[in-house]
Order: sequence, then C-alpha cells, then structure tokens
Amino acid sequence: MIKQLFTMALAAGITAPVFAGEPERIDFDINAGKITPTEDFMIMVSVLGSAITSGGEDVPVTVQLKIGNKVVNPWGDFGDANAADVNDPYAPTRNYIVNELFEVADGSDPADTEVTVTGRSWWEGEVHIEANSHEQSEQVKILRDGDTVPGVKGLDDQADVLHFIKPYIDFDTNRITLDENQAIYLFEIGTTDINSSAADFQDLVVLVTFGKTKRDFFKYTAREALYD
Ligand SMILES: [Ca+2]
Repeated sequence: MIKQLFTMALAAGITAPVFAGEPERIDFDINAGKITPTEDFMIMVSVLGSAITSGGEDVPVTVQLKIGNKVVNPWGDFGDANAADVNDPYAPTRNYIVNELFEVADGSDPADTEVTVTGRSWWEGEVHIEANSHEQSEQVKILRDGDTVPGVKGLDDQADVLHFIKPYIDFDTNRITLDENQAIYLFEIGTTDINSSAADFQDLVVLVTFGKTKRDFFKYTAREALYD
C-alpha cells in the first residue's frame, strides 16, 4: 500500500523529496494525545463507530477536530447534540477530508499543526463528558500500526471496541495493522473512572489519515468522502 501511494503521487506530477526505496508516508509523532506531523500534510478524519447508552437510551456524541488553531466540525455543530450526533453503531464509516494543505516548515512551531480530536457525550441536553485527546488524554487511547489490540469489552450489550476496529486488526499477531499515515483514537466519554468496567473505550472511535494530496485518500474512501 505504501508503494501505491508513491506511484499515485508520481502520476499526479507531484515532486516529493522521496529517495528510491524510501516508503512514501507522512511522518508523525504521537505525544500525550497529540499527533504532530513532521512534514506538509492533508488530513482525513473518519468516525469508525460510536456506542454509548445510558439506561438503555442512546447518548448523543459530537466530534471536533483541531489542527493547531484551526477548528473543524466535520459532522455539524459540536455544540448541537441533535444535529451533529454521530452515535449510531450501525452507521457506515463517515469520512471527512479537510480541504487544506497544512505546511510544516523548518523551524515552524509544532503547536501550529498539532492534531487533536475532541469528543463530547450529552445527557438531557447538557454536556456529560468532554474529552480532548491531549487535555484529557487518560480518556482517549491512540493506536497506530503495530500496537497491541485492546481487549476492552463493551458495556452492557454494546459491541466491543474490537468490533469497530476489526478491519485494522491482524488476528495472527493480535496487532493493529494500519498504514503508517494513520492512527485511531478510542474515546471513553461515558465515565471518568477509566478503570471501571463501564469504561469500554468505544463511545467514539475515530481514524485519522494523513496524505500529501486529496488523491491519497481515495483508496480509503472509494471517493465517498465529504469535503469542506
Ligand atoms: Ca460505550
């Protein structure tokens, strides 16, 4: 898959500082819930799933993406629990491409391009728990290629986190298998007691994918992604 990206970039006439044999990818670091790309990038965010209930009722969930100071609300107003709710365990993956190239110049401030995701759960019209992947990082796990698959079980009759990330698991090794330009955020926004059995870390499951151009996202979306 890495080779395919390289070929596509060449086909588009894009010159990139890639040496023969070096895999095409967007390098990034993960630190305390922040993903910091170390080269120019575009980003696609995808909701792989969401499952959170209280007393048998679905709890609304809203999502926000931040790239540095830029705030993106891919699926509607972050503050509108009705219009922007993504809690539907049966919904297909929602993809959203941010239509902007973020530049990472030598010496630029990493804070300008740090990527974090915030999830909110709602109850009776009020925010129940809000968790930003950096500021409340204990509420959010980040997975990348090669990580061990979390064995957390879903609360009550909810599906396990494994269900939502199944396409990204190598069951022979029990490891996460992602392209190197991807990472998955697992949100617990039902309880702040993350050691309790209620903490099932699939209240919101978000995949971020980095690319050099929009074309790089096509192989993940079959072109059905939304654009801003
Ligand atoms: Ca849950």
